[in-house]
Amino acid sequence: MSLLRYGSLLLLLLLSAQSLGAPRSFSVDYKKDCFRKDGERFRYVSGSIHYSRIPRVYWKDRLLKMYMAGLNAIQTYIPWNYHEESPGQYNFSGDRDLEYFLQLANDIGLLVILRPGPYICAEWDMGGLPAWLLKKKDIVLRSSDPDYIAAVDKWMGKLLPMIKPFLYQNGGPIITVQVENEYGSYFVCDYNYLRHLSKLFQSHLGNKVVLFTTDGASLGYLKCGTIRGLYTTVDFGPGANVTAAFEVQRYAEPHGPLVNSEFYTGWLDHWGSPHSVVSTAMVAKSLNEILAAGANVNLYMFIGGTNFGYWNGANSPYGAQPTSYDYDAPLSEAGDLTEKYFAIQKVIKMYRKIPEGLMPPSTPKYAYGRVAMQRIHTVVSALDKLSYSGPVKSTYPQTFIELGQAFGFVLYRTTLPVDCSAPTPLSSPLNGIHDRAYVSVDGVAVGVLERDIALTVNVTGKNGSQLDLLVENMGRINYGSHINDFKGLVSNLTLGKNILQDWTMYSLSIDQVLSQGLLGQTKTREAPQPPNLSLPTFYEGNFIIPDGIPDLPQDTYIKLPKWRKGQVWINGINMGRYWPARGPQETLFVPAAILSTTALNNVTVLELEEAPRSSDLCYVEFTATPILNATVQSEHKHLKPFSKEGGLGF
Ligand code: 6GJ
Repeated sequence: MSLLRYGSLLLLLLLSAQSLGAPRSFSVDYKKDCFRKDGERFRYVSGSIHYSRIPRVYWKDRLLKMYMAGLNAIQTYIPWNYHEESPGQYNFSGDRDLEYFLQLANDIGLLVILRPGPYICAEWDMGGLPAWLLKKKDIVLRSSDPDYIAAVDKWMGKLLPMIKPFLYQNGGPIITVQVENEYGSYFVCDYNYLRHLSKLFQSHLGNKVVLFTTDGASLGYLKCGTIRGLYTTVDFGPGANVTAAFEVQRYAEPHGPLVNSEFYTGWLDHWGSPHSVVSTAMVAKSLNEILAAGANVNLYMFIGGTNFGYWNGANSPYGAQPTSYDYDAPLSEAGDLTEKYFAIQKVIKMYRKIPEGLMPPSTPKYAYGRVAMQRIHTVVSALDKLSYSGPVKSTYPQTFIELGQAFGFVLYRTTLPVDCSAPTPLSSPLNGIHDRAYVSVDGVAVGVLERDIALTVNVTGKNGSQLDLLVENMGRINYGSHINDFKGLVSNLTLGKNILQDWTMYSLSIDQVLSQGLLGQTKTREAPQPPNLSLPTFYEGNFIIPDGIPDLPQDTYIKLPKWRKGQVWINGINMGRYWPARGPQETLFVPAAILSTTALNNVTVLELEEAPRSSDLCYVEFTATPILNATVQSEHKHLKPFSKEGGLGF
């Protein structure tokens, strides 16, 4: 038989075997230095999308846009704290419906690179670890600490059996699964922990799945980030020396596919630092080099999305990330097609066929205009409604976790132990304000204390005057050795030379109260406040979007001109933090899905510092364009732009 006939017969047999349901397979080929999918050589071109940062109704739109860019895979994290907010209380519904997200990817024809942690970093609160782990004060996170391991085993015992049916070999889209996340960057360097996770993942997923690790592209990171049995991959951004970066991977994996698991298309932001942007030309050039090397690549982020609610993380020295996770990614926070998207598509087209067919358009944005806001309650005047559980008393202040609260705000109250006729320093000598405290004496605002930045404020008053501190959790550190980030007053305060004692603490269930529309309005008048500062106060406004207008509601952005800092809810949904007094973000993305044409739309704002005082300026505004790069206000010294090694991080 001629070679040609033999070859075509072999191909026919292979195809028929496949069509007869030969077992699907995905593996590493160490001889040919590639992945193999169903026995065929395979290279993935992937993009990161975090379902936890995009409303469920938009998942398909974003995934289709990623598919139309020429990607054949997506990469996503599973934030543990998003699905288990309290021990044993699991939530996989609505915007947290992971199985639906995986099925959507599969239906669209996108494979999945899954990153279930348990730690994920990701500019997400505590890197995805649930805050309730900190109930054990001295827990060593990301280690063989028995209490940490017990919680991980229980969580993975819930999660991984859900994942197994979605593995590629079981008919699903998941081709590889990452264990932990850049463990080589973490100080503990506990190989037994990585070995435990490796066995745990295999015990639930079987031993056919490709398990891998990801670390920065330097030998220093690989030292603690890799173990035998987990395929080593690296991450690096545009401008890096691609050959040198993959030589680092080759040090750990002399054979097998080259993989960049995080090719940074943009970068993260922090409140008080200029908005990060990364050159499209640089991204396109480096991507071309990576693809030309035959490597597998995941573009981090392909769409960043939004840190709704309180979900943002922070970096150390303390700097919280803002509500927008736009990341200067190819798809904007609102899913819009950008110039970077088409530049990347153009590079991919040199290596892969780009799908033909309809490209989902950028969604229209509607400027609903101004909504007048009325003052309805100070936090203190609503205390009885906001503090379901009532006050807790103790000699010294307790942390959020000790009070059973993970996110948001706690009111700490005591009395002045002495007369302070002259301005007297109220201080946190151990930098224990985590993270901001809005201070008042006898119902008059006196100032703001802030972690790492403002540790003292002068107060005056009488012996017995009421001292209130509303303490705000601005997001837990998600990277480095300080991720066990306790919140609240985490160390004692002093007044002059006295340590303040006899505290009364109120956990505030603000989100629960607002989602049930129970805040109401107070009639009490507050004491006159100093210029430029007020008590933390709720404001409310309503607006109508008439039904019967084609295409409404549409996505929009909410802007709070002349407001300073706070939290905003729309129709009871927590849209995130605003901080125009510091920047760089000045608008928050508002997806159309939360707006109504059949009922009044409600906007509730908790302004922490000072709202516009004149009624003609006391409004919020819905606009059609985002502002993520406003000039950073000089009130605050800038954090150095965050990076791994002191540069701009890539
Ligand atoms: C990754 O390392 C991380 O795996 N990364 C960044 N690094 C910041 C912290 C290390 C210097 S910037 C954005 C990404 C995500 O945080 C990712 O989760």
